[in-house]
Amino acid sequence: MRDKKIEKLIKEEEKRQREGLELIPSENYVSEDVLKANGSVFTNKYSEGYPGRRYYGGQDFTDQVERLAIERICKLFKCKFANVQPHSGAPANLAVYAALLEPGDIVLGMDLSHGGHLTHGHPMTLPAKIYKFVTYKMKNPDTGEIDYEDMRKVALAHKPKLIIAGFSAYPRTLNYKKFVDIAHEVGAITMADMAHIAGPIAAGVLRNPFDDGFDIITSTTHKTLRGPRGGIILTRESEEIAKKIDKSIFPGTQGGPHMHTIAAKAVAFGEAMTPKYKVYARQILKNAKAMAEVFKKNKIRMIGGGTDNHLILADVYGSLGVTGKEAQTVLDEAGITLNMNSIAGDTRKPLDPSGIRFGTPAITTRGFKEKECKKVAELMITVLKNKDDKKIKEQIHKEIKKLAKKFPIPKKFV
Ligand code: DSN
Repeated sequence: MRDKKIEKLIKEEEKRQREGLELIPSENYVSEDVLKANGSVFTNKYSEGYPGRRYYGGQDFTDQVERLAIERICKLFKCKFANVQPHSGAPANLAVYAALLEPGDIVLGMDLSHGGHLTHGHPMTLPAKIYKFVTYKMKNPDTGEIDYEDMRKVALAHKPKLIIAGFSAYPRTLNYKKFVDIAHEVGAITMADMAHIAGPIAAGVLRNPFDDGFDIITSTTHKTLRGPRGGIILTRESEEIAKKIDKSIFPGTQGGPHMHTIAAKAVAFGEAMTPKYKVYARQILKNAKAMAEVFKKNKIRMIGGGTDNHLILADVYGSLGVTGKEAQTVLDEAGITLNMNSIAGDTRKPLDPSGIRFGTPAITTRGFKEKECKKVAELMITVLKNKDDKKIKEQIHKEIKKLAKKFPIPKKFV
């Protein structure tokens, strides 16, 4: 590269990723092919519109790329329509709201403090200023069970136009059928924001909300799905909804699609169709369960009592007297990256909450199995229990570097 300053920073980031362990559950490593497509000449192209109906010339190859991405993702999720243009998850969700709702309409989503996502109605977001969000919660944070009876009551009282299933910090499975039944009772459309678990769903190892009749799925493509940073909106079968969503993405909320990213999405979707990807997705869940077992053995409270998916939310403040921020900092010093997270009923502030959130998509890509994951969980707990002991942290950092070296980040997945 001619820009030496940026080149140096890229190299340093590469080293950080290579030598440390990535446990942020929404992060992953993409293949060399995905990187190549993402860094391709498609970045030079404007393609407003959709395949076959664009506003600019020169679309012979962009059209083929976008059609391939659509065809592959529809096959993976068993749906009729896909929009692969959303720049990421938040714009995907905003576009669905704008497509289906009028200002002031009511949306029912999971409470942020119980695992929901900012874009499902946090007061500081644009959608919350336009639409009215009401929420459902867990019945019991120690089992993670959703309070479906209360959800139904809230739905009957507020008559939402849209009901959202989905989360960014919830470790259990959702009963999609119950969402659909409640939605039918009040005449709502159903949307599943599957950003975190899109990979295991695509691989058939977690339940597909479309199988229970959900109307729409939104997702990012860079988490468990192991693609470039981006978003998608899938529609099970309603052409009317799909058309509204297309209009809502362009020209409603976005301009020219990022064709280089769409090319990289198509590559990732192709990789997700392989038998090897199914094995990977299954292993993500096995690895998360293995880590949860170690936390349980050490009597560290986990929201939901464990995990059915790729992530764990641990109450480190309640169990060890270490705040989420302290835990994030000391684990970072030991070469383990994760994030602090609020937990249901948290008495602490979001910038120094009681919990940590971590998961296994990235270390599973490196080839970690249950044995290594248990080891990492044990090392994490040792660091947390000895957070002020510099020597122990240094020792563990060495062990983490050794583990990382033994499991290099792969360049090819198929
Ligand atoms: N930032 C993503 C996550 O970490 O869950 C969701 O937006």
